[in-house]
Order: sequence, then C-alpha cells, then structure tokens
Amino acid sequence: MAVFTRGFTGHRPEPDDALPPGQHLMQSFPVLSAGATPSIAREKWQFFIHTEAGATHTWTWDEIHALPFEDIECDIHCVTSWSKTGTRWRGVSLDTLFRGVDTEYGYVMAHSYGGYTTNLVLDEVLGGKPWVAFEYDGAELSSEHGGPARLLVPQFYFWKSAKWVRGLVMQAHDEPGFWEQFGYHLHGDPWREERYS
Ligand SMILES: Nc1nc2c(c(=O)[nH]1)N[C@H]1C(S)=C(S)[C@@H](COP(=O)(O)O)O[C@H]1N2
Ligand SMILES: [Mo]
Repeated sequence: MAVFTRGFTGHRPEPDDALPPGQHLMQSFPVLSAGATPSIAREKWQFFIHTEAGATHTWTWDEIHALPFEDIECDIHCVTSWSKTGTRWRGVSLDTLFRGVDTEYGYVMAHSYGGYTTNLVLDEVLGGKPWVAFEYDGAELSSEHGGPARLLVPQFYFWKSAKWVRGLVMQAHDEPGFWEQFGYHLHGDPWREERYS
C-alpha cells in the first residue's frame, strides 16, 4: 500500500491523480445517512431477491453465512467529493446470490431497512462484484455504516452502496431510487463524473 505523506488530519482534502475527477482523499470514514439508523436483529434479518415470476429467494443470516465469502479491498467515492482508498471488507458477491435466480429483467432496485432505495443495472452487478458486505476493516460492520449488512458497489458513487440492505427487486425498466429521484445520476460512474442528471 502507498504511504501517504499528506492528509493525516483527514480534514484537509487535496486533489489526487489516482482518484476519479473532482475527488479528494479522505483518511477518516464519514457517516452519511438520509434518516435514522435502523437496528436490525440478526435473528430477524433476511435478504431477498424478487423476480417477475414472483419467485422469492430468501436467505436468513445463517443461510447467507453458509455461502462463500470474499475479502474485498477497494476504493470508495462519495459524490460529495471525498474518496477513501484501500478500504477492506468481507462479504458475499451478488454473482453468488444470483446463481439459481431466473430473470428476464435487466434492472435491479436495492431496498434497505428504513426505506432507502437505489437502482442498478443487472449486467453491472454480475461478474464478480459488487457484494453484500458484513464486515469492515476486520470487524463486524457497525450500524452507522450499514450493519448488519450493506451493499458494496465500489465501481459507482457510494450512494449506490445501500446501507442496511434487505433485498433486491428485479425490474423491467430502470427507475430512480431515493437519491436518483432528487437528481442524482441514474448510473453514477465516478470516472465519468456521473454525479447529477
Ligand atoms: N440505507 C441507506 N443507505 C445509504 C445512505 C442512506 O442514507 N441510507 N446513504 C448513501 C450515501 S449518500 C453514501 S455517501 C453512503 C455513505 O456510507 P457511510 O455512511 O458508510 O460512509 O451510503 C449510502 N447508502
Ligand atoms: Mo453520498
């Protein structure tokens, strides 16, 4: 990993060529939540994928933990312009969860406990990333950062990484989620600066 000689305060962002345009390196890990932090008991927690067939795939906490987990190291990019590099997570890939799911629909709406939503394209959530993450930096994911589980979609701005995620609904059409309805870009690729539409 690179050794940084700047940014030790974590409060004075500076431009960095290794980051997407307009982004600045952040050492701290800010919490950005549109509402209150829900508390979800692990015994009650479930994850679902709903398709047009009405077929509902669900996993309990124990069932999802029986699937293959992966260690992930990635950079994350918030649309408000902070980025954090080399973040470490542990979780299950959506590839693994979509194995055995039959759908003709091309779009996904992620739903969270608390009502937050965000839209994704199916092709872009297969192929090895993103993940449902349960751990951050070697520890259980804290509730303010989305625990017990959050979506981790590092290839897009961080608002796509739904905290407290509870499931995915397959959709025929691309529709805006929570922030997308307020003008955030439907797609959200930081390298193309797809911030707002
Ligand atoms: N459920 C839910 N997920 C969410 C949000 C939210 O308000 N609610 N905020 C999004 C935004 S805008 C960002 S930048 C990241 C912030 O994640 P963090 O609080 O772990 O830094 O979560 C995203 N996921
Ligand atoms: Mo954000």
